[in-house]
Amino acid sequence: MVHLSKGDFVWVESSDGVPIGAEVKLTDTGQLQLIDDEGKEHKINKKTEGTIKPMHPTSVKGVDDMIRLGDLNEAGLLRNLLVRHKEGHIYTYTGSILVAVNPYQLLPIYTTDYVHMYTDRRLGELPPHVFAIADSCFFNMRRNRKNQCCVISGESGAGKTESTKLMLQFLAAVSGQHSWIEQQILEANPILEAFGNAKTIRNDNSSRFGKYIDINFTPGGAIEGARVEQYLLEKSRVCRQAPEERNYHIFYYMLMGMQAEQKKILSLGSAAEYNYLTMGNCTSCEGRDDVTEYAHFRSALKILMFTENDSWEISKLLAAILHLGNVKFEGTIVNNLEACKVNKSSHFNMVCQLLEVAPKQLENSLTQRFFTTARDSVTKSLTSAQAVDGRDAFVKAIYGRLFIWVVDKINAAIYKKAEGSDEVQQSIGLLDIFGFENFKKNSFEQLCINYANEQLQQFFVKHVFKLEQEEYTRENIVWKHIDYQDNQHTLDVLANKPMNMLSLIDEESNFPKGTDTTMLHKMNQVHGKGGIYIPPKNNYETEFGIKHFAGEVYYDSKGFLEKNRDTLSTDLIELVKTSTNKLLKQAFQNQLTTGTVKSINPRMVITTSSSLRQTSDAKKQVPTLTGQFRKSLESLMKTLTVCQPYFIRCIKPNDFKKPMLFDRELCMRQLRYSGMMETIRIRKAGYPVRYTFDEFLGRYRVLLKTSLCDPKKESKEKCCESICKTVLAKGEDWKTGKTKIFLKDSHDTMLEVERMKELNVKALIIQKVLKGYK
Ligand code: AOV
Ligand code: MG
Repeated sequence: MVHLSKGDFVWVESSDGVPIGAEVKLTDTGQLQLIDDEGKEHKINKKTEGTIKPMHPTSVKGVDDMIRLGDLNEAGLLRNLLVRHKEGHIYTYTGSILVAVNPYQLLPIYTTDYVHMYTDRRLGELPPHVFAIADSCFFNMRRNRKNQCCVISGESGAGKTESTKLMLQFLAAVSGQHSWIEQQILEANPILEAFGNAKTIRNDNSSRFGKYIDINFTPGGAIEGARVEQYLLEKSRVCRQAPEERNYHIFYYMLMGMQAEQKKILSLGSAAEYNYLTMGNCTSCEGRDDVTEYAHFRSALKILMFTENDSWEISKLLAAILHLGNVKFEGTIVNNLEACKVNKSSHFNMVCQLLEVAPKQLENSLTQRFFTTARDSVTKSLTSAQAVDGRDAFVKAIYGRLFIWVVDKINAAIYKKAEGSDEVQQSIGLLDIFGFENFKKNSFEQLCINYANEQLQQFFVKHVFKLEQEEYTRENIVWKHIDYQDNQHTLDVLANKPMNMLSLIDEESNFPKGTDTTMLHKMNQVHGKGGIYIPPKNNYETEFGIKHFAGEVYYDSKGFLEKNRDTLSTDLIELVKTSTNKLLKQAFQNQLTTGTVKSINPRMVITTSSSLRQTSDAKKQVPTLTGQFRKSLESLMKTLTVCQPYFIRCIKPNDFKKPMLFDRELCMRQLRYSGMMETIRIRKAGYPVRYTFDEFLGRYRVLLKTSLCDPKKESKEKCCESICKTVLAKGEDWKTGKTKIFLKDSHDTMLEVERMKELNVKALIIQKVLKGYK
């Protein structure tokens, strides 16, 4: 039994299974009582006595680097974030890994003063901050002459995009030019977010695409340019939104912010009038002023070199999409077969006008499918349901292409290739993707998003656990293996091993007779017993599950193949060819240059991504959505692998987007699946900073006391050791391996600080000497 007195802190049992902190207080009558972190009272009696545990002093107020926690268990980790969150300290280190808890309120810690404060300071010198990570990236890029990347992860709404923007803000500031290019890079964001972000029930500004921003620097450390890589925009949102969700911001911005005359020309009204904007029964978003955002968006366009005309042409396409969504079809019977016709309306007329196509052509391509057989050409009528699907596919293709066009245009403004010089550009890459999602209803899009998050988790696991421990073995460092949750197996089932889930989905997509049901059957057959894939309960169910690293998610297989095929009929492609709308044609350029397509088979269609999908010809593999996405993710992983990585783990403290509310269970779940506990263990025991003896001496030779170790006589190894012995206090835990010296994050900081001091002293001496000569 722990002896309790007023003011003590202890751990007590909690209903959620993880002990909670509690303070010993006195009641009015002078009795001892225990009040836990959530204000609940715990009885002190015979039954509970044994479960009360003393709290380590480090857990009382919390520590800013979790490897210093005395109570190294889940309770300690959780409370540390909790007490810091309560005090408004949202950032906490685990070595050089930053944990960021979303504050859901504007904190006064991102001002220019803070930028200055964190500029050129070593990690750990100041309280944890996202600016410190940015500064460290910048410093290491120049010191180690190695490209850096920062991988920002966390579930939807955890704060990835905000962290990315803060990193950019810092880098733009320290690059120090205050020039046009920096402003352009910063202003690319509002444009990307207008087109690629939307309100979901998880996040009012949810990224519906992934992005990797690579920022290039001159050898002097000034920003030279940047490049944005985009990944898999969720196109279905343009036509459909779940309850309480919105379409992409840009539509609401435009309808709220555009001048009345312009709206009149485009025949636009208010959001409530458009089918595509009202599926979620939600047209406004609390705390988001669409009028102001539109003004910001417009000024950003100018900064990124979009002309007035570009901007107008974009508005025309967006308006055309909205009008298309209101076009109705009426079922008819022609020659005993179901058919349909367009209900002529002002919306239909506007679409023709905006897309610059002939009404008859538009009507035909929306209601019929034209194809040629070996002998003759045939026109097949579509039912009104098919026509609606075709129209939606067209809209998705327009929006998806427009998005890519916009990203290309942004890159044209900000990407500067090092012109013909031998100067090696250095770069810092920031990865901000769509976070892990689990809704009531999940579909193909969520599978892609969650697959990307599995990939990122694996990158983290590989870096923090696998490569690290392999290196200790290789370098003969005495080391006790630390266990961790590896999601490699899930990734293998999803995308790597033969007949993996994604390839089965692809195979069915390329198979003319494939349906969502046949796909589900195959998955059941191949993966039903593997433990990762959870088959539907019975033959009627269409939902299957996957055990992801971040939890089980159930996906409805309905619509998977259609979405993966991502097809657009040749009739609509032909329609675009007849259009005189330059932007529309530019956006579809890839398709239009593939030449005239003569269909041989009604199933032969065109992917909206590239050339031909020839379903009748099995030999020709055509890129599906997952196919392309996998490829681009693999190439991303390759890029990341050659960089020195930093990690920011964003944590979402509650599901209500509220400040000062810390949901223990929700946070614990995120800390568990992100492997935070094991991360602290390995960072505490391990040596994340390492240099070859040459590298080390190259940088810290100034710290060598030649009286203790003569570099002419002693080996490089001995010299390195001698420096560590003098600079790092006695008893500090660093190691010498076969070819490298192994250090803690804090040692890196100490060495850098000492090196600066030493160099300053030398500079001072030189100055004095020079003065003496005068
Ligand atoms: P996400 O990028 O991780 O989700 P965001 O970065 O968009 O999440 O953050 C969600 C919201 O949390 C923001 O709109 C802010 O209101 C708030 N927030 C996050 N970080 C901060 C901060 N440092 N200071 C103040 N408010 C913050 V997703 O993109 O949905 O996966 O696809
Ligand atoms: Mg985001």
